[in-house]
Amino acid sequence: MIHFNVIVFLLGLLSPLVYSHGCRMEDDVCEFKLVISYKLTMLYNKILVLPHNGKLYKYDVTNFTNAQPIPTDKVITMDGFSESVKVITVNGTVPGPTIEVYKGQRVIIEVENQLFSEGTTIHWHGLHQRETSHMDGVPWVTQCPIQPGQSFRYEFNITQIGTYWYHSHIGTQRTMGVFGALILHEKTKRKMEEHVMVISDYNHDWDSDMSFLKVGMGLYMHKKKVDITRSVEGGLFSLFQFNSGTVNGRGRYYDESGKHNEAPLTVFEVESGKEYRFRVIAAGALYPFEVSVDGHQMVVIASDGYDITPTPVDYFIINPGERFDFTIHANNSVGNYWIRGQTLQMGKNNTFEAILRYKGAPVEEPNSTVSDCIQQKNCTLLNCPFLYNPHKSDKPCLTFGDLESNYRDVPPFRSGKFKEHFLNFAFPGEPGNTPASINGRVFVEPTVNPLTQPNEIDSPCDKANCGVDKVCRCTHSINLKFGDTIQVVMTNLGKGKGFSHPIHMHGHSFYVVKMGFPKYNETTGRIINDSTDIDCRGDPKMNYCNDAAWSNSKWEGDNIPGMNLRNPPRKDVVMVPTGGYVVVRIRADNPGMWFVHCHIELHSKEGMALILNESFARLPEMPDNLPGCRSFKRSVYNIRKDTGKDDCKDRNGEDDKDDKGDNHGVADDYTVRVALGVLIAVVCILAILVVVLVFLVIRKQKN
Ligand SMILES: [Cu+2]
Repeated sequence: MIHFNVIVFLLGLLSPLVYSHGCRMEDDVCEFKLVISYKLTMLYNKILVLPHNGKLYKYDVTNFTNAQPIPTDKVITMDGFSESVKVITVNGTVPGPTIEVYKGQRVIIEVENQLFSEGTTIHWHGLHQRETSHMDGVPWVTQCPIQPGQSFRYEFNITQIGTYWYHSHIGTQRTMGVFGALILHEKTKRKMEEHVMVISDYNHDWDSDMSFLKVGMGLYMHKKKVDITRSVEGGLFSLFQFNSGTVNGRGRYYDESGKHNEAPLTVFEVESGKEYRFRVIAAGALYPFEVSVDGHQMVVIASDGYDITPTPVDYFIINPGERFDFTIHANNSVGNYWIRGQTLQMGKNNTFEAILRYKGAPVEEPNSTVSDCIQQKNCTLLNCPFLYNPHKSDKPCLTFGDLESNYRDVPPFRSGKFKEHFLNFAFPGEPGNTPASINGRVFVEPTVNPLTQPNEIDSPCDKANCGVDKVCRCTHSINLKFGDTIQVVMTNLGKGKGFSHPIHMHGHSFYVVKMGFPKYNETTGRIINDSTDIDCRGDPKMNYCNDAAWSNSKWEGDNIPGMNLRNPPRKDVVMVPTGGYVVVRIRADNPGMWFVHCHIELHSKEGMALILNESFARLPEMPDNLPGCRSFKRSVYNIRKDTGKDDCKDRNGEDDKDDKGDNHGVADDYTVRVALGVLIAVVCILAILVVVLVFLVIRKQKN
């Protein structure tokens, strides 16, 4: 039975900030429509609104006591900045509607691109897309972009449960607002009520393209060069300027004096005595957030859609792309409490705030305080990109690799069916040329869809330009053989280290079997030495780390000290700490083209990405009318004279010119070449005759 969500969608059109986009448990197929379009912040029916005391008012209101506030849910506020700023929305909102569906359902989502000047694609982050690699939504990896004015129908089965999300995978559209929650439920009664928190960093001065240009080309503010910020261990952040953090599209801007603009915040309502599940999704461009709830103990129960052994924490750190699910008991006194997030930058107070409000509490801002960890107790921090944070705890941070799960099916070492890859996520190179890369290969997007047009990829990584001590630009891919156990050692070492990278793998949820950290000064938390477990090899003076290996040659297969092969946690984004590494395992049982990349948008865009070409011969059947794409770079200008019928690429990506006799452009070229050949032959014969004639004349004269 098909349940088309017409009513929900029409409601969505009438009221642009209706968030939930649901599907009934009994439906077999669920259809949705997502419209991608530009919008401006802080406007209500074309009237500019301004924030005051957590509410919105018409721009010219001066007497707030008697004025009627504007309904907040009808306005895209972001951080309440007082001038309208361009955002890209899904169905008119940031974030887009939360899509909630059930395991076992088939989902059909039509995406319509109403942008003026950009193509788009939507990626369903964390979904394995088994049998449907072509629905993964990565431009020039699994599909050609959806052009302005065009639509694309995504269609796939829901085979997982948990907290996922969707976002644009093209350019910088994600951080312009094209993201939303995708919650996959079991078809059973929920254990507790739930809240979804989609968090993001935000800059109201520049759009994401401009931010990235400034990071890349030089950032000056108030005629001063801006310096890069650092986290406690000395890890670098970015020049990406943080104005505000938002939760479900709402935050507030703090000016330089530390005063905020009173913009409305997201409120999560709870009832005293009940337990709640919070699903936190990090959609931002770059900054990790250290998340806490005043007056309440969080218990982390899942990450990236996979359960972990429930772990009580005071803070957890969430990086772009990651999800953490936690529960809290509403067991404090009825009131308002801050939900806080703080970036890890030292010397900066870059935060987000949301409100936890008990039913019956006054509608006012919390005055709760964050727990002073060192004074009151040693806090438990989870998922730091380092081991020690002396400002929060005397204890080392709980790493993701310290967590356990109930998954007992880690792909094992099997002789002849085991492949290990070392991938270094870093910025190697010489001064002035240190682009983001993996093993020194800067990812170049193909001009075609590799799934359907594999023979047309014209930017492969060649042996001459790429290598141990080189940096090259090409369409980097790794072939995986069906059925193999794949162990990937994600490193962040050598000359190009410095930033920690949240690495995301499409098509799989890997098992995190080991994490390796550098050596720290336990008092200051600063890095002393990189991990010595890995040998970067290559020229030590270059130190690119493009061809790493274990330092100890006896470490191979399952024989690596400290690996958890019994009950490791699963995930699809993992933070690879600067100076360290993460070992993950997958089973190559999902044929497709799967993108692997840093989830910091700028790093990925710059080239920290590659394609896992998994079991190409076993790719699933694909619709034969998937749109194709290609570039116009050929040296020969062919004029097509055929009728244009059947001009799409076929399943194997074979080019039209192989259909002999059917392509008149190629035939014309052939005729010209034959004529040229005949002309050259005639000239040669004439030349020989002249030489012979001259020879005979000379000989006759001598006689
Ligand atoms: Cu990165």
